[in-house]
Amino acid sequence: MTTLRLAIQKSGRLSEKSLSIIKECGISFRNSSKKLVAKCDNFPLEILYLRDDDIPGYVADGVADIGIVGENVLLEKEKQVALVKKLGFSKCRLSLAIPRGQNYNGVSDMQGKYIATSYPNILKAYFKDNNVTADVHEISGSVEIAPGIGLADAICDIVSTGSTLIGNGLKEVDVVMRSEAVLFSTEQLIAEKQAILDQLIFRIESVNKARKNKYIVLNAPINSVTQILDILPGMKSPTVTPLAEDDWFSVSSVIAEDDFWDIIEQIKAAGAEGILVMPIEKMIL
Ligand code: PRT
Ligand code: ZN
Repeated sequence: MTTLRLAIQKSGRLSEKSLSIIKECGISFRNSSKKLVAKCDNFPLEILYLRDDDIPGYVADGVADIGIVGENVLLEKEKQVALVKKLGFSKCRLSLAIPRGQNYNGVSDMQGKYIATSYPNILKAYFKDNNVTADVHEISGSVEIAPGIGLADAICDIVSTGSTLIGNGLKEVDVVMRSEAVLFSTEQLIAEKQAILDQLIFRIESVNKARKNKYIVLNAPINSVTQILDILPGMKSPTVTPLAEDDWFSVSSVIAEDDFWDIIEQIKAAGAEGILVMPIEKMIL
């Protein structure tokens, strides 16, 4: 039987969330990242645990069919692969940073400067786009200490909260790229594997949609129902059922997390009572 091979980070910032996506899709496997490969029990998927830097290359070579890494790593490795889907976690940015006391007037300030980074390809492309010629040097770890020890004028590194930069006397001055975890695949998957991937994407999308929505149930007197129905969206339209008590109804619907408090306040003002809000596990539309 055909099996799709997914490569994820063995241990690091992406590992836990990558695994939980698979679990939330209802796919079960023995969670042992000590092994190199894990076979899933109820879905034709095999999980390969690797260093994130190696994943784009393995997917490009067809050792794995699909992979999950940060967009920053995918871009840096410059491999021939196809982006399938942004996954919305591990959001960060790749930024230029300089010593706190220095001024910055724009990327042209980097002209002729010595810059340390673990992302030389992305940075060189950025400078090229901006007509800047700088001395880009690759270093693999602790990039943020380079200016302090006189090893570089500036750095280009991943920033999330910004506290690492502050702790090293640096300030973020330019965002080179924004990044998040992405699912990507070999350029040409055989039809059987593409079908498994499509199934996986469908499940991931159902889980993501569910996460962005809430199920809401409330009680309302007859004279409030019309007004409440105008406020509530619902997948098709809200469900209205009569309660045992005369002239009272139960209304249920699905609302988006983003509009949540707005809608709650409006329906309360319209006369809704006993409002229950529940998480949704999956949403199949
Ligand atoms: O061992 P392996 O090679 O597999 O892992 P790794 O050490 O190369 O990667 P890992 O686990 O550190 O990060 C994996 C991915 O997570 C990165 O490629 C990014 O896409 C994403 N990510 C999200 C981050 C961060 N946030 C992050 N904060 N990657 C690194 N950092 C580091 C950054 O390098 C800097 O040292 O955290 C520091 C900055 O954080 P703040 O919060 O102080 O700004
Ligand atoms: Zn790495």
